[in-house]
Amino acid sequence: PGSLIVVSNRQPYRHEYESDGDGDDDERDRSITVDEPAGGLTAGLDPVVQEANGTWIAWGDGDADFAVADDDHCVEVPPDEGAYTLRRIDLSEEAVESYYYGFSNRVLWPLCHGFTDLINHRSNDFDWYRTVNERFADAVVEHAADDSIVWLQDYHFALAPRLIRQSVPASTTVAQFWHIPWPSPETFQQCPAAGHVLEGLLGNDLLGFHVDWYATEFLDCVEQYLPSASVDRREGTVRYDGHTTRVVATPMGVDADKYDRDARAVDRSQLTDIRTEYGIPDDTVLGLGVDRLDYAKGIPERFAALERFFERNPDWRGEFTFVQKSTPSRTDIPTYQRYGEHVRSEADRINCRFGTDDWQPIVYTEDYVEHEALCALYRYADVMVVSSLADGMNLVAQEYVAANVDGDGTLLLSDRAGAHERLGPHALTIDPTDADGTAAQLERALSMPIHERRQRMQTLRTRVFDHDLEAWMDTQFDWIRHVHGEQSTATDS
Ligand code: GDG
Repeated sequence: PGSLIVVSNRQPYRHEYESDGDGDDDERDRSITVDEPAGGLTAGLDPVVQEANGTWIAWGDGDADFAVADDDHCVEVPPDEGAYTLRRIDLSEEAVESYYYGFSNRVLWPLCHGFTDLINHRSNDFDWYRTVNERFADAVVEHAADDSIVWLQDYHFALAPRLIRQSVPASTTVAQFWHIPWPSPETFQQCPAAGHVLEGLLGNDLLGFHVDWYATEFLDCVEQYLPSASVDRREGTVRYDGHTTRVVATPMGVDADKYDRDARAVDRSQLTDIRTEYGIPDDTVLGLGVDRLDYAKGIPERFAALERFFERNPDWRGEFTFVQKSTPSRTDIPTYQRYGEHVRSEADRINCRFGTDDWQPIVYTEDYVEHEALCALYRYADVMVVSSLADGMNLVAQEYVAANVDGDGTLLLSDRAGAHERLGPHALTIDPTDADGTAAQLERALSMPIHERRQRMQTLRTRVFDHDLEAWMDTQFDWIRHVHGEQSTATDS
């Protein structure tokens, strides 16, 4: 296959240009800093796009005025190597408010995670979502040629695939990975413009989800809301409007070697520094939660379970500390502001109830934790709790396992996270809404014999290493080549 074009909302490199302040704003007076790729997917995809000398199209945020290198809004990245073209789509504030904070995160995000009462559909949001999808699609079409592979990421681009498919050569492959869950038909009923969303996605030649269950629900929705589509469940294909989309489940992994290596490079003194910084007594057993501050992650439910745990186990007071690292996210949306306030006040309340002068049950922080410190927490946390109410996959659970190099940690994992499909039987399963049950699993983790902990962690590690980010990427490209081959055959005949 030919050139590779990746489309994502977030850009892989962010340039910051600072003027020296003398007012003439001369190019030579500016200092340029470039943020390195952040996040598992960006870090994993970047070398692939580099190797392919491809194109990456993304929203160029904030400093778009400065960050544009030429009229096409294109820069060559990485900065000193120029391996591929990063094309930035400059969006107005109004566009961002409606496309990103609006239809993407006030409608599709709560809908797909089953929080239908949090759907807040404002007039104009969908129109802007369509406009932005059109702009991205136009940009893709400019770069696409015979045999190109277009790979779109996530729910910000539900409409673009159909627009792209209509305007690129038949030999171009259009693929998308949907990183969040897909809802049941009953829930999907609440999607404004439901038909457009489904039709848009069926412009893809390949559509990937993390687990079978989301793929099945997607097919259920297609059957129910697009009666003229023909669904072949055995093949996992949908034929609609003269075009075939293959729907697959390809669960994403993490860069396990990197977490393993970076965790081995830290030592206990880094943990001691963290304990000192946050006032965690030296000898307490550590629990850990790491999440974006998002209502789908079930943080108050986790706290409720901790409260039950300390009620039921007074002996553990002063002996067990739970570190909750929350990363503020989408704070322009009132639901997220309220959620943050609720989470913080619950942590305070529980700390007031059980805390003493020298011990707090929950150490709550929204500080950004550097990768190295995160690896130290993952390595030395005795118990990791992932209590999502809904979660496409959850990379944190896998990162913990990869970084738990001493092999004696325990993972409590919600059965509602995609990651449970892979790790479920060997982690301790929790129903995040059942505070008593989760408290009981925490008790079990804290009293589990060392050989059982090691055995479970060993199996978890095998699973995480066998299905790492590289394996996921290979599977994606195998599927892309497969549908590309099918398309070529169809075009030839
Ligand atoms: C979406 C889906 C799916 C967080 N705080 C810090 C930090 N992080 C990093 C973690 C992890 C990432 O953020 C979070 O990834 P998750 O997968 O857990 O969650 P979402 O952000 O909701 O991701 C999810 C994913 O897409 C991929 O498809 O798994 O279901 O919702 O990598 O390490 N990293 C550092 N400091 C922090 O303070 N260094």
